[in-house]
Amino acid sequence: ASAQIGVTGLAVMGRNLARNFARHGYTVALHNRTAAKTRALVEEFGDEGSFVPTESAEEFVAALERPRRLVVMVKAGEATDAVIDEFAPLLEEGDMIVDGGNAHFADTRRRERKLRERGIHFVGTGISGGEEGALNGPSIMPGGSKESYKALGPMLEKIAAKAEDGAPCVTHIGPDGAGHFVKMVHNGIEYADMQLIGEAYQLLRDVAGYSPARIADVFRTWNTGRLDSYLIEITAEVLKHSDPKTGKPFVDVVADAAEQKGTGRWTVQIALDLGVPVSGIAEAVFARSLSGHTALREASGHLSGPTPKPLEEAEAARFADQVEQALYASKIVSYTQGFHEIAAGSAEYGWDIDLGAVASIWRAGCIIRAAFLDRITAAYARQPELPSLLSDPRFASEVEGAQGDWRDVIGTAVRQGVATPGFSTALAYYDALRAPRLPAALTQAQRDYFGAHTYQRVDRDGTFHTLWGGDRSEVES
Ligand code: NBP
Repeated sequence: ASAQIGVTGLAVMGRNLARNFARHGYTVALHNRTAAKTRALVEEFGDEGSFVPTESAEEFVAALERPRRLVVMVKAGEATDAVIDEFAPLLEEGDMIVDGGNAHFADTRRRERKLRERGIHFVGTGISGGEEGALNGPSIMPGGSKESYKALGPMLEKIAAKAEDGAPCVTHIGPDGAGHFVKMVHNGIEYADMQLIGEAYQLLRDVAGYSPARIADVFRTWNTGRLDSYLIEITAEVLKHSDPKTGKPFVDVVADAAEQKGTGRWTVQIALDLGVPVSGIAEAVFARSLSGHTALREASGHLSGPTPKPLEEAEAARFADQVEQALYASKIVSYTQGFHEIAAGSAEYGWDIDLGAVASIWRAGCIIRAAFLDRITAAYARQPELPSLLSDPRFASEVEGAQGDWRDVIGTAVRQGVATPGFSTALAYYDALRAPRLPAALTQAQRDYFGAHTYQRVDRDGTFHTLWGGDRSEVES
C-alpha cells in the first residue's frame, strides 16, 4: 500500500480531483468502473504526479495506506450505492469513504448510519467549482465525523481553493449529512443569484434599451464594486461573446429554456419541509421551469400587456444604476433566506453549523464566490446568534440605502411588463418581515370560520374559537 488517497469515478470531476491531489504531492490510487478511463488519465497526465492505476476493487483498496481514504466521484444516486456496496466489504474499521458527488443529504444520512455500524466513516462532501474548481481548487464542504476530518482535513485544505487572505475554502461542516445539505443550499442560492442577474439583464435590455455588449460593460463595472463575483464576471463574458456562425450576440442564439439538475428543487422541497420561506430560490426554480414550458408559452403569445419602451440615453444610465441597487438588495434577501435554511437544517438535525464559517469557505472556488461573502462572515463574527442576515445593522442599512431604487425598478418593470419574480419576491419578503401586522390574522380567522382551527388573541393568552354557525360568541378551548 502506497497511496495516501484513492479516487474512484474518473469522469470530469473525479479525474480533475485526482490530478489536484497528485499535484499537491499525494500518491493517488485510481479506479473507474470502465478501466479505459483510468488508463487514459495516466497516459495524459501521469507526469503531473504519483498515480497508482488499478483495475479491480480489491487492487484499489490494497493500494491505499491505512486508514484508507477512498473518494467516490460517481453519478449521484444509485451509482453511489453500487460503489459503496462494492467497496465497503473490503474496508476495515477506521477507513473512510468520501462521497464527493451531489448526493441528497437524506441519502448521505442513511449511508453514514449504515457504515458507522461497521466502523467505517462515511464523509458526505459537497464540492463546488465544476471541473475547473476540482482541478485548481474547489470549495469543499465535508460532513461526517470529527475524527474523519482529522485524517482528511489537512489533505482537503491543501487541494481547496484559497481565499484572498490565504485561508483554505474548506471546513468541517458538521456530522453525517451536514456537508451535502450545505452544498444543496449553496446551489439553491446559486439559482437565485443567476435568476436575479437574468432579471437585471432583461431590464437593461428592454427598459434601458442596451445591447448585450453594452450590458456586458455595465456588468464589468458592477464587478469592480460590491457585486464583485464570479457569476457577474462570467455574465459579462457571455454577453460580450458573439456567435461565430451568425455574428449575432451569443445570448440571442441560445434557446431560452433553462434546465436544472435538481439541487435547486431539493433546496425548495426541504425548505417547505422545514417551514423556511426561501421565496427567492423558489422563484428561481419556478422561473427555469416556466421557461421550459414551450407549448404553454406559445399558447400565451396573444395575451395583452405593455410592450417595454426603451428609455432615453440619460434616463437609461440612471436606470442602470438603479438596477444595480435592486440587484444588490435582492441578493441580500436571497442569502438571508439561504442562511435561514441552513440554520433551520442545523437545528433540526443537530449539526451545530457555524454559519460564518460557511460564508467564509464560499469566498473562493465555488460558483457563488463573491466579495460579498466576507460581509456575511463579518456579520456572524459580530453576532454569532444573528437571527437573520437582515438583523445585522450593516446589511439593514445597505438595504435601506438601496430600497428607493429597488422599489422604483420593480414599479417600472411592472408598468413596462417585464417579469421580475426574483426582485419582486425579495422585496415582498422584506416588506412582510418589517410589517407591524400581516394579513395572517385574517387567514387565521378564515381558518377558524370554515374549519374550527382556532386562533390566538393579541390581548390574552389561550386558544379560542368563535361559534361562527351559532351566536358568534367566543369560546376558549
Ligand atoms: P458523472 O456524474 O457523469 O458520472 C460519471 C461517473 O460515474 C463515471 O466514472 C462512471 O463510470 C461512474 N458510474 C456510473 Br454513471 N454508474 C456507475 C456504477 N453503477 N458503478 C460505478 N461507477 C459508475 O460524472 P461527473 O460529472 O464527473 O460528476 C461526478 C459527481 O460530482 C456527480 O455526483 C456530480 O453530481 C458531482 N458534481 C459535478 C460537478 C460538475 O460540474 N460536473 C460539480 C460538482 C459536483 P464509467 O466511466 O464506467 O461510466
